[in-house]
This record gives sequence, structure tokens and C-alpha cells, in this order.
Amino acid sequence: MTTYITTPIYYVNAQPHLGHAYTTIVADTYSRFKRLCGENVRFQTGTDEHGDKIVEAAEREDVPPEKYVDRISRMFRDTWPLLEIAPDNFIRTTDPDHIATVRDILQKVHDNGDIYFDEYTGLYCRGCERFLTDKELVEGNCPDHQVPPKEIAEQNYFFRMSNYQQQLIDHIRENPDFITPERYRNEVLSFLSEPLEDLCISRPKSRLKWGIELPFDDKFVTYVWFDALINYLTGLGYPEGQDYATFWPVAEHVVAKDILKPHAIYWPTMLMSMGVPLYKKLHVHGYWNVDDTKMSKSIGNVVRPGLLVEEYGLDTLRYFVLREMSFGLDSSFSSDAIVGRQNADLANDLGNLYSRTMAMVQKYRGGKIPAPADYEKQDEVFRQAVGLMIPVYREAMSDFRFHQALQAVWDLVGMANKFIVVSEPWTLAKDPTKEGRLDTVLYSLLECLRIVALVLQPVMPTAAGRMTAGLGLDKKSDVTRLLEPGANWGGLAPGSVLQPVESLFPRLEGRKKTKGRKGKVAGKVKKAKEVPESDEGLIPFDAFTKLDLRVAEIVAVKPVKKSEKLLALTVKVPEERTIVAGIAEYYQPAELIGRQVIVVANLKPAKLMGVTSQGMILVAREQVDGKERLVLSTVSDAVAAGSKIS
Ligand code: ME8
Repeated sequence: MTTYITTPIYYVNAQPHLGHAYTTIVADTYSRFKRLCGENVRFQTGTDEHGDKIVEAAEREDVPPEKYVDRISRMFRDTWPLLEIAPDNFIRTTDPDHIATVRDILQKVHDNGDIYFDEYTGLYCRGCERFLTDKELVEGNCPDHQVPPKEIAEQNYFFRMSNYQQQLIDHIRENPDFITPERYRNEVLSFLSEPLEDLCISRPKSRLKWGIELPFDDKFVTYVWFDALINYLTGLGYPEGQDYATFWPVAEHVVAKDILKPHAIYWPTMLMSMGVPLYKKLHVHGYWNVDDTKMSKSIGNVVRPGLLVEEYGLDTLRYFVLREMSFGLDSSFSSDAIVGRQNADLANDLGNLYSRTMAMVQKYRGGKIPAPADYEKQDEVFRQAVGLMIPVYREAMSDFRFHQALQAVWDLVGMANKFIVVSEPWTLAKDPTKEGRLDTVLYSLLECLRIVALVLQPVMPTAAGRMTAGLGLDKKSDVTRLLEPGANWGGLAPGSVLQPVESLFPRLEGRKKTKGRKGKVAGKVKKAKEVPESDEGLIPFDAFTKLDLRVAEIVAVKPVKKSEKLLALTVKVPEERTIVAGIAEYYQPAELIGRQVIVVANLKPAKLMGVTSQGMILVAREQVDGKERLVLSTVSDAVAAGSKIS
């Protein structure tokens, strides 16, 4: 099986930002996923370097366009490795072989009668670099650039796009997956329900020199879109290259909705005219906004990917964008949102599962992977859940529903955390007759981690690599068979030794709003400030870190003799202990069982009315009409007992 995945080639009139990073992370993740499935994959990105916009940007910097494009193109190329994005090919439209092929194609399309010369008066938008129709305008303005287009009358060359309208409609109707998600397919079909105008594909050199000269008229250069779209072919060595034969039949393009029309209408009609089969799929996503506002230079909220990596870490950024955006819909970036995901999903759910499991294997089995004994019913249920996640993940990843693929993985992570709670390895460890059962539980958890690490490789290559290394696995050897049905369980060899790994995902402090300073990552705000020494009543951070705050689960409650206020609670943190709390006036014993509360777990034990209390439960104290009311503290979602609070 073969995959060819492309991103748009980005204009070099601006530096890379979160939007470019998102599309490119998507393509990179998809290419890694397909490699995980054992496919032969080619992933291409690059830069679009001709046209009005570029000349304008170069003029602003007072440098020749050639120099300007080299500089910005390099910025794109240098940004991708920072995000662990690894394209197989980085194409530039100023590459000589691209230029030569574009000219050959123009000549071919001209020769077959699909290009004609005409005088045209139209409304030209410089931002879009094209003529707009009256219908497209919103209150006289270009809908994307909010400025009125200029009326221009000039002689130009036109491509007979209208000749292929019906053929394109038929193709879209017959191939429901050609444009996805469906809303964009419908949008294109609706646009095609009106007669299609021919496409102006030249610009007179009197107006624009920075472009590919038409092979049949040296007074004109090519319209930038006719040049740019062809990159998807020239990057494969079209028409002769072996890569063209191998990869073109499976081409999949990823774009945002801003460039739906060139990709869904211009490009397929151009291919029809050239006699080249159409690409296989167009995947269209929505926009990233920032704090619910459009990203824009003038607002100063443009988010820079390199700075995001510095601020939040590579794995967190990749995970966040893929988990947060429903592919096809718009999404909003904010510091709070990314910190929230890091702390809840990564540090808490996955990080804790990993560190607890590794710590238990260390403690109970000296760091050696145990051989599983018989699987009891609840082990079997858990094992099946691991097996069921894989096809859900695989299908969602194949369909560009990345957020759902990750949801499936995190459902399993949640289940694994619960599996620890219900199977109580710490209790099994105390009972010599339960040795085999403890082996099975630990082995099952390790296997779950192995599979989670492998399916996360496309999304978070670094963190997943550290997870597999900790499990003592060679990253490469183990990967491909993962997605083969039936080959999922049992990849870990009993007897092999776990490797020490530092904390996978450190917790992040909350950050300020993302509307940041111009040119910085929006919301790039310094880490929490040190407390000035002169501030009385404040404690230094390390005093706080001495507190061992944990989530405890109440499993039994007894009244304390001769006391009306005290209850003796048996809690799991995760080992069982007794904590005495003065809450009898506010809670009945029965309503406390099963609750999760926050406790100070490292208080020196103290005797209260004859009962030793090993910790303290945190409560809120509310004053109501001069009377105090106590309310138990808790966490906003069920977590494994013993989870650390920080
Ligand atoms: O259009 N949210 O280049 P471009 C999500 N050169 N994605 C975004 C985004 C946002 N706010 N902003 C940009 C061009 N993107 C042409 C393409 S292809 C033959 C020629 C991403 O630099 C998204 O992928 O304006 C969008 O389609 C692309 O950048 C536009 O990049």
C-alpha cells in the first residue's frame, strides 16, 4: 500500500504561524500513521514563491524578490524539524525543474485548445490574487480581505475551466470521499450548480514580473495558482519520474477552507485538461483562531510555532492541536486550553498511568516484566478493551478524525487507571497466594502502555519513544505488526527489564491570556514569578511542594466513640489508611463511601479520641448566617486514588 500526502505550499509573504503548523502537523502525523501501518509513504510540503503578494512583501523590506523568498522559505524549512515534522520533499516554486514543468504543461494545455486570449474587465483582489465575481462580494468587499476589489481591464489568457464543469460534478458525485468532510463537498457542489467562468491564468508583465513566463507569449507571466498547484506533480518528477507513477494515483491533499476553491475546482479541471488522473482525496480543515479572535498581524496575536514549542513542549503542542480541533471545524487556541490539556490529559491521565505502573513493577517485581498467569474475568475485560481501541483508532486516523482517535486512546487510559483501582495491586502484593494474579495485572498494564505508546507515535513521536524505551523496547522492531488484527497482545517479553525514564509530561503552570506582544508567541508569558522575599505571609514555592496532596477514595466510615463531630474514614491513597475528620455534623457515613477527596498525605500521624489519624482531609469552610458549614474538597473528574495534586 502507498500513500502520498501533501500540504499547501505556503506563501513566503509571512513567517510560519500556528495555522501552517497545524496543516503540516496533520500531514506529518498521517504520514507517520501510514508508515506505522507498513505503507510506502511520501509526504511533501514547500513554499509558494511567485506573485503579487511576494513582490509586495519584498518591496516592504526593500530587497529583491529572489533574496526575500530564499530567506522566508528557509524559515519554513527550518521550522518543521522543531515540530518533529519530517517531510520527504520540500518543494519551492522557484526550483528550476518546477518552472520547466509548469511551462511544459502550459504549452500542452494551450496546444489542446484550452487556453485562449481575451480582453477582460473584472474586479481584482490583490490579497486573493484573482478576479472576483459580483456574487462573491460582501457589501462590495472581498469576503476574505474586507477591502473592495479594484476594477481592472486588460488582455489576458484564459483557461477553459467551464469545459470541464460537468465532468467535475460527475466525479464529485461518483466519489463521495473526493472532498471531505462532507460540508465542503456540499459547498463545492453548490458552487458548481451555477455556470463556471473561465479562469484568467496570466498577468501582463507590465503589472507583474515575478512569475513564470508563459511559453507561448513572453509578455506575460503565469497566474500564481496555475503555477502553485502544479507543485503536487513536479515534486514527484512528473511526467517521467518513478515517484510520479508510484505516488500520484494515491495523492491526498490537506488544505484549510480558505483555499478550497483552487483545490476543488481549478486543480481538478486543470488535471482533466492535461489528461492526468485526478488526485484521490482533498481533506479540508477549519481555521485556528486565537482566544476566539481571528489570527492577524494587526491585532498582534499571531502564534509562532517555534515559540509554542519553547513554551509548552513539542509533544504537548502536537497533541493539543490534534486533540482540540475537530477536523473540518474552526477551533480556538488559548494558553489556558493548552495548559489544561497538558495537565489533565498528559500529566494526569497518561503520565500518572505510566509512572504508577512502572513504579509498581519496580517495587513488586524488581523492574522485571512478569509473565502473566491466568487472566481472571476483569483482566480479560481490560485486555479486550485494549484490543477494541485499536480498530477505532485506526479507522479514525484513516478518516482524519484525529480528535476521535485520541479520544479512543484516552478512554483506554482512563480505563487502565480504573483497572489499577479495582484490581488493587498493593493488596495483591501482600498476599502470597495472589502472586500469579499480580503478575497478570502488572503484565496487562504494561501491555496496555506498550500499545498506547505505539499508537501515539504518529502524534507524539518523542514522548512515545520515551515510553517505549522505558518498556525496554526497540522502537522500530515492534511497530508495524501493531495494527495487524490479532497481533496486538503479548509484545512484551516476560523477564526483560524496564529502563528508568524521567517524568513524561511535567505539569505546566497556568499562563496569561494569549493576546501577546507582537512577534512573540501570543500569550508567551514568563513562568510564574519568584515570590519576593519581603512579602510577609507568603511561602516560597518549595514550602508548598513539601505538602504531599493526594486524591483519596473513601472506602469505609466509622463513627469515633464518644465524639459527635469525628468520623474515622478508611481511605485509599492508593494504599489504605485511616484519617479522622471532623465532618460528622455535615455528612452521613453512607453518603461518604466511594467519594474522592483531597488529603494531605504526609502529615505526622496524630491520635484523636483514641484513633490514630494518618493525614488530613481538606474541606471548604463556608460561613452561613454566622454558622460554619464544611464541604469536602474533591476533583472535577474521577481519577485514580493516590493521584498527586500539585
Ligand atoms: O494559500 N488556521 O498559502 P498560505 C488553519 N500559497 N490553517 C491555516 C490558517 C489558520 N488560521 N492560516 C493558514 C496559500 N493556514 C497558497 C497555497 S497550494 C498549491 C498554494 C494554513 O501561506 C492552511 O493550510 O496562505 C491554509 O490552507 C494555508 O495555511 C494557506 O497558506
